[in-house]
Amino acid sequence: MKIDDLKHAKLKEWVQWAADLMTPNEVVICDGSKEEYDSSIKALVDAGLGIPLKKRPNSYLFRSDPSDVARAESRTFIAAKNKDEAGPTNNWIDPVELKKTMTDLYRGCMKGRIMYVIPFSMGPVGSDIAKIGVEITDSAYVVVNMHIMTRVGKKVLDVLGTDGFFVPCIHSIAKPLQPGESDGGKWPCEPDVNKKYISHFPDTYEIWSYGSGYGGNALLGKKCLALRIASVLARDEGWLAEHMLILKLTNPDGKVKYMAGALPSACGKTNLAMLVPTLPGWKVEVIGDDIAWMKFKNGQLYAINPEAGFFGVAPGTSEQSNYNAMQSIKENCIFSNCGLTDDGDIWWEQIGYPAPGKTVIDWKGNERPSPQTDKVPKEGEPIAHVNARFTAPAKQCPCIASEWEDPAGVPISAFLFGGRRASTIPLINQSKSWIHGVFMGSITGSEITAAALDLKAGSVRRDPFAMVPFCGYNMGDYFAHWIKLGKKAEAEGNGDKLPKIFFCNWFRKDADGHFMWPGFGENSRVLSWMFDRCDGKDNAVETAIGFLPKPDAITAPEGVKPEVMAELIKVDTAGWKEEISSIRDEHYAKFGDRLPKELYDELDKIEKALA
Ligand code: O2Y
Ligand code: MN
Repeated sequence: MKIDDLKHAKLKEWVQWAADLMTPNEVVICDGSKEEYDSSIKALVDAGLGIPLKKRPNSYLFRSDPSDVARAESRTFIAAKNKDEAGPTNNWIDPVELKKTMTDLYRGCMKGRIMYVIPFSMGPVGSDIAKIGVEITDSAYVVVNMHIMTRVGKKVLDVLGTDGFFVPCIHSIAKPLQPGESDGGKWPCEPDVNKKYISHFPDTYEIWSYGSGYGGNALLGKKCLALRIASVLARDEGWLAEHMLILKLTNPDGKVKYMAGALPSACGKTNLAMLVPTLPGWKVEVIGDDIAWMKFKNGQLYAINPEAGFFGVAPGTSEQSNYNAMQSIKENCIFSNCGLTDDGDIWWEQIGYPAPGKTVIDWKGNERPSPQTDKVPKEGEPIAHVNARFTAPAKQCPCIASEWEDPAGVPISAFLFGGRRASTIPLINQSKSWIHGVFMGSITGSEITAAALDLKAGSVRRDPFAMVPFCGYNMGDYFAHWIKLGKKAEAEGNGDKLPKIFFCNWFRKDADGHFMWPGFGENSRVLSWMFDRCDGKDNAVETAIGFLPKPDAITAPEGVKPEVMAELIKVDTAGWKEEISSIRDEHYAKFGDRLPKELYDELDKIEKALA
């Protein structure tokens, strides 16, 4: 297919403009076929960038440049029309100035390379909740990852028709090639972090990315479209685009409920989405592990997973921590920045076994003696980068729910927020109302373990709704959007159909610094309590901070003493009083007059109830 064959006039004009600006050798409109995937992989292997893995059929390892290993938060911009619209949690640059800077950078940036045009659907093709994006990129690594993470190709162009809406996404690795030059097996990108740009234009729903080829900076369907731009679309159109897993929970009677959960990074979100319950008779299946798009239909909130794959953190993933993820990555996967063993397999810290063989090649390509343990080394560099990733087709997950691609979505009964908190926050707490639940989402955060930048160890890094890096507009307005949707549902007589809202904390520690709750599969005990709450079961007590489990409502896992269980579900009045001050003075104050009054009212209510 050629540019001239594109039937959508605006798309055709935009692709031609990009080709004229970036002057690639060739333009390829991606069709999403297996042949296209295979030939792109072959080109990457031939270029010395992809390494076939002997132990995993049709799977490849990539090593990125050390400057290009994670989301570049300091170079991520929300170029709203003014700074206030971007809000205090986002980097802002004037959109006119940013477009000028980036247009100059884009000029000739694809010389000597192929410009790929990837039409993709976030969500099942044709779903009324899905959206279409088109990514222009000069990276074949992006093409193959987008094949796994989204639905790509002609079927998307068919739905787009001649005038459908799409989000234009431009991406360049910023490494033009001179005649006869090749990448020479070296990951191409702009190595100077200060020259990378991950830019979002919320007023025109556009994404422009330059200089990075890794993860969320380059696979623009994920964080850029499905969260930052989608959050703006959701605000404008009255729906929710959230950084949430979606799970299906079935009780021993075969009754099903769907829950969506937002946890900041390093809280085990993917593990929770694919949990293997320890509670007999209960079943957890996954719909999505990272992002949920939700729309009200007849007063009920329905969710889809806009993605088609998992882009999971590799280190720490093992058969013990996430059995289902390990089964999902046996074949047809892309691995980035993992170790490579003698026998041609990937390896990472906490994979569950020491690296086999005498040597292993680390993520930088250096041969190292095989570690005799899979523990994170106390000193020196790990074998796999801490943000090493696997890209795996979601359909390969043994616990994928059969309805995960239902275009209508699944009805959501509960929202779960949570963070990593050593004290104060109970194991599980149910909000008293929708607005109280929005309050819970707004105070989400994790304690930081080491002193970092402006925060002292032990203080809480707030990450409201786990959306701080991903909200495409002022977060004060984002809270207001949540409140508005709840009020609308209530005004329409659908208040009882709103999802119940919960807050969890798997990470309480005792005076000796030991975790009080075992987590992982044992979290099914908490999920079952939430399930029963959604069913109206009288298994909670009302307290100043919310509904907490009645003393025996959650049976203790083996090894958790009754007094520990009691501690996990009680109100820590002194701790909460400090929490209230910290929320008011350090957290909410940042949002100035954009913070909805309703949230201060919730804070006052809890403070009064604790007095
Ligand atoms: O490092 C990256 O670019 C990816 S970040 C990511 C990937 C998958 C799921 N979640 C995240 C995240 O940062 O929340
Ligand atoms: Mn995420």
